[in-house]
Amino acid sequence: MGTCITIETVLGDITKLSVDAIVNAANSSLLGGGGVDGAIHRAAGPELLAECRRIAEKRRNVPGGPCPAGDAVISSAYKLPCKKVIHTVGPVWYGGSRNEPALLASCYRNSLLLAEEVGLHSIAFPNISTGVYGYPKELAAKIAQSAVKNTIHETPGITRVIFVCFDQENFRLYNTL
Ligand code: AR6
Repeated sequence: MGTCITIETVLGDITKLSVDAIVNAANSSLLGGGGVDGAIHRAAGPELLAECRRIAEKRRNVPGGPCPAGDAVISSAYKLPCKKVIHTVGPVWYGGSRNEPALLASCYRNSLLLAEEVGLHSIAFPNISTGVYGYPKELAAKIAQSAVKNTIHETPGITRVIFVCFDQENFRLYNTL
């Protein structure tokens, strides 16, 4: 029996989605920032930052941490309509020679594995690294799609994946690649 999975692309604000988990494009401090990270913290309320501080404190000895690029951690969602927030850290784009593609793929893969581990079924991703971190959108979209396709065989509990695009360019790319 095969597992049925739907992969969707939507244009909009990830903080509005009532899915099991939304993914945050965080930074390695886990203490908030701008972009989607700022929007998620604003919508969740201050308890999210308090929990992220506790997570960061526990992980203070992780090399490149508290959350190095490519890793993912999970928190509650507080005032958000989703159940959980998975915080992952995308790579900063330095031109492609600093392992950026593998690190970006790891963000998608590790977020899916974490969602599976805690029994979640639906997960929404923003376009990780394509804002402040400067990853070229087309390259990032291809990696996001292939990383999800290559991981879902290992996550039978995940039945719905949503790529949430905030800008028209990413929305067009996800619909044409
Ligand atoms: N819903 C969905 N997508 C959004 C939203 C939203 N509400 N707001 C922005 N985006 P960015 P990064 C899109 O810069 O490049 C933060 O300061 C945005 O249009 O949020 O991974 C962190 O703390 C873009 O396509 O994340 C880090 O320091 C995508 O989300 C740093 O930025 C990612 O853009 C991470 O940079």
